[in-house]
Amino acid sequence: MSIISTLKNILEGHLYAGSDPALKLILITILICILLLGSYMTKKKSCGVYLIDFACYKPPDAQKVTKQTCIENLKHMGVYSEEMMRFMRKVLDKSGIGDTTYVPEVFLKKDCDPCMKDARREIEMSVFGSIDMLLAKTGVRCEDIGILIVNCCVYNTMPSLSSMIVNKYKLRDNIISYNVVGMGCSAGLRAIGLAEKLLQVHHDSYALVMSTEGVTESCYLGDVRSKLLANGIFRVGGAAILLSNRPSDHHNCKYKLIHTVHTNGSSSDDAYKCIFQEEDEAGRRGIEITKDLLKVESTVIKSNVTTLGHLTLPLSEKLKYLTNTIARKLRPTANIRPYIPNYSKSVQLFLPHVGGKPLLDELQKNLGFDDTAMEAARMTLYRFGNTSSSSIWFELAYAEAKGRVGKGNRIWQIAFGLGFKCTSVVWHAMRTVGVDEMNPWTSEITEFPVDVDCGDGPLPVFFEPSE
Ligand SMILES: *[C@@H]1O[C@H](CO)[C@@H](O)[C@H](O)[C@H]1NC(C)=O
Ligand SMILES: *[C@@H]1O[C@H](CO)[C@@H](O)[C@H](O)[C@H]1NC(C)=O
Ligand SMILES: CC(=O)N[C@H]1CO[C@H](CO)[C@@H](O)[C@@H]1O
Ligand SMILES: CC(=O)N[C@H]1CO[C@H](CO)[C@@H](O)[C@@H]1O
Repeated sequence: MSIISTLKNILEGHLYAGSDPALKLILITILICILLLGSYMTKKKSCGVYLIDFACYKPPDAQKVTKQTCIENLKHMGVYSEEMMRFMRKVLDKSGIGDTTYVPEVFLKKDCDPCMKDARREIEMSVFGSIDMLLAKTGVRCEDIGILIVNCCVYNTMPSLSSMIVNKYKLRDNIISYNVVGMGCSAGLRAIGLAEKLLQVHHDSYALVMSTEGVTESCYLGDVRSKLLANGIFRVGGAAILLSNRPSDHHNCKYKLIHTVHTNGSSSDDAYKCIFQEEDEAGRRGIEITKDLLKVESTVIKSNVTTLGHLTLPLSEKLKYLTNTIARKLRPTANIRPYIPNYSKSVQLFLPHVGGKPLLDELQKNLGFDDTAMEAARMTLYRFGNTSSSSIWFELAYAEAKGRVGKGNRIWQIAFGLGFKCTSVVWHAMRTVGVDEMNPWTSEITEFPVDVDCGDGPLPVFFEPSE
């Protein structure tokens, strides 16, 4: 600003002095150029949102369980009938989950009776574990963090999780903090979208996004099948992500945010009710997952993906899609198959929320991705289970550990969950990402991919009505 005002003084001096008109013209042109450049630079500064780094929480080995132990622990609780146990086993066998996922400490005790203290302990471990690692990785100072967003669906307490973090790390007094609850697996990417909006108006800031889930409190102790599903596949996990819009971070970040697309399906009753927390007839609280889920999900995801396709697909793919659509309209009887645009032409990595195996199969079929593209999601489901909103970060860590992130690659994360909501985020890799000791996969990456055999047969045994 001071350069501009000095220049203005000189200019005005000349103008009033009534000097050479050619000189006046030159000076005015220079002034206009500087103003344009200035406004261009401030505009550019406020637009870029960079991801400096992220950290995924890997719980202690003592919390690792096999599917068998999982079933036995549930049996020990003594609240489920034999038939329910058989159902749980079937769900686990078909879920695509392996024998190395993590459950909260309290579930490993003999007489497990989870209380608030256990739920808090679970959350503190994953939240502080992720943030400690992120601070160590990035070297960012706590007092430089200006924005904090925490998302956790089930666990909600007072004071909020965001206060818990501010208190533990003594973050600054004027921090802008939000606590997102009850928004399911897509909330992590919603939080990224919210951080993006905030960073557009708060210049020169760091934003910390913490995505986690409380498993302890989502445990259902009744005998309604559609509520029991939740017990089977939720697992402990968390991820902390550091975003920045500081121009100096342009050179030391991993990714740049290029698109966020949010879709809200909650105005439809089916979508609103498809995952629902309520009490059963005996008054035991649980999360009901209805058979509408797969249908609702494909509708909402489809509309989100269509929007994203418009934003990212190359012209050639759009033209193919258009000609196919017209051909199908003109000759409805000819049974022409709908054209699935080749998304691999616009993104190199596809990282969908893990959900469960049936959901991943459905996505792969509808979007036409090959097995390599789906590998990160399937391996994350196998190794860590459904960790809700943090799962997409375990997938990105998988791709990094495999050396699959090259400079200039585009990465598509898509998460969906209750509400029903869906969010897509596209990142641009600013550099080729190398091996990193704090990546949760580093020590075991050579063992992957593994063959996940779930047997054939109908997929969702999930939604059979209870007898
Ligand atoms: C999709 O595009 C990618 C990259 O251009 C290419 O390698 C792949 O073979 C294409 N897939 C299909 C089914 O055409
Ligand atoms: C995955 O877990 C989250 C919560 O942890 C849950 O809301 C969601 O329904 C799960 N996904 C599936 C497919 O069950
Ligand atoms: C289509 C639509 O209404 N999208 C909105 C969904 O909600 C997010 C915020 O969570 C908005 O940013 C979207 O515009
Ligand atoms: C931000 C954005 O483009 N959101 C789109 C997501 O998909 C819905 C359809 O459900 C569009 O209406 C939104 O505009």
